[in-house]
Amino acid sequence: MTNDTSRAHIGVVGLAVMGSNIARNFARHGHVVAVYNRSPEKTRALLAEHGDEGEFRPAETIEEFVASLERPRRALIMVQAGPATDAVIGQLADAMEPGDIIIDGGNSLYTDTIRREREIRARGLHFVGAGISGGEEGALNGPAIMPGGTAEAYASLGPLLESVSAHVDGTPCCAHIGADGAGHFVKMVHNGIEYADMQVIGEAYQLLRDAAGLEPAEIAGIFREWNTGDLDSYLVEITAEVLAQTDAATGRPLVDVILDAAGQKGTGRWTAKAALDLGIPVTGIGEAVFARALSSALDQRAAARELPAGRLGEAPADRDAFVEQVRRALYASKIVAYSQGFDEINAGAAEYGWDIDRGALATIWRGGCIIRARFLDRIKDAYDRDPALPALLLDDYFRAQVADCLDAWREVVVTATRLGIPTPVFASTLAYYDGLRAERLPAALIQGQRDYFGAHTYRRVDREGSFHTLWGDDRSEVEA
Ligand code: NBP
Repeated sequence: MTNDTSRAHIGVVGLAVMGSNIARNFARHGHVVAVYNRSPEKTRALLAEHGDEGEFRPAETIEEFVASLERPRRALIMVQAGPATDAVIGQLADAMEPGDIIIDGGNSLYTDTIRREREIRARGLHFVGAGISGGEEGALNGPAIMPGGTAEAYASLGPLLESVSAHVDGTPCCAHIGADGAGHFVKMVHNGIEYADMQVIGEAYQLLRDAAGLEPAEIAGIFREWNTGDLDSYLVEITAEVLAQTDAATGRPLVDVILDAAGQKGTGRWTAKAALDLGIPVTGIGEAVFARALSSALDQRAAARELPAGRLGEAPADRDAFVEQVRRALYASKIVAYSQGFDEINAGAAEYGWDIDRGALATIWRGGCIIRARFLDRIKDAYDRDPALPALLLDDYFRAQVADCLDAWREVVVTATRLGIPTPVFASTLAYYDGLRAERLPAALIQGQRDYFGAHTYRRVDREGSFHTLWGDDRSEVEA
């Protein structure tokens, strides 16, 4: 990889959990790694605990760090997103020379990445915003990596990143995504999809618990079985593990002693906000973000506990049949949520001029990251069949899969509604699906209302042009 054996192939700035693990990953793959952290204790601790895992070049100043790198220098920043990242970029850019590459591997907002890339490019350096997924375990043993930036920077950096990424069937879970913020954008949508995927699993769990009356250990067995079929995925696998866990202190299922208030660090919310700005209905992701917010509104929930439920229906009579219906509902709403996520990626690519290969993206997500699943092979196949596929739902395979689940999906949403069990993603993705395939939507009425109160005009189904009805006058129609 290099002719210069004395200098480091790559450097990592920021040696908290993610940075130190990825530095170890590089070292374990035979790369010489320069390491630097603002507080030197972390650098020393890394060397003391893991210095024998490969060749590290520790530095205690940023200048020493930069000087230890071979050219073009490659410095991967793994510090807190936001101002800390800006501070480190500034320090590196001051110490580096034209042609060198600064990589931000943190969870940065893609618009920050677009700005930083522009600023750094103006200084003759390359800036690569790289989404890294898989948490601390992935960073150590093989994450999914989604680098943006120029093709030129990727040519120098790609082989290094690919070597430490996860691999599935021999293919690295790392590929160049597109210019400037493309990598962080798709990583953001990945996290949004992760929110939706976790929420549909949660909704299935609650239905099996509250509608079918099953215990967590039994539901763990069901998820284990589901993990052998279409739903085979890391998230379903760990769901079974969590549900099977008993709390040592109380002897109760662990899931029953965990406070039911879901946290979020922000990437799901960013995905929903970006979708609103782009005008893309990611209802599955949006409802998943809102569901976490609702769960965390503990005071409000406590105050609302006595709100009436109305007359509730009966639990499903055939439990085994209901379990299978829930599996199908979960699968169908998952397909819709992914389809919506890919719509957002299409829209982002169109807005920012990124040429994103969606099939390659599905390939990257097969390993290393939280949403890794057999399912992603099917998405890859769909984009192989038609690289310009207008929506994942329109692919023949997914169309057939949803059709196969549709009756069960409707039944489950009805049952949940009758029993007062909230299923925001099951229900909203079904409403989206029905909206998408509807011949007529009430949007015509909304256009009429908008024209009435604000003279916003409307288009007609039978003629070109914009029209306005003179509502306050003789109600005749004029061409606007
Ligand atoms: P943290 O996000 O907790 O950040 C801690 C690191 O940032 C330390 O090395 C700290 O140095 C450094 N830092 C801060 Br804070 N302010 C700094 C400044 N002004 N100048 C220089 N360094 C500064 O670390 P993490 O959890 O390892 O995550 C690193 C990045 O990876 C983040 O952007 C995160 O969002 C992203 N990420 C995390 C995960 C995950 O599962 N944790 C997954 C994927 C991506 P110090 O030691 O001197 O305080």
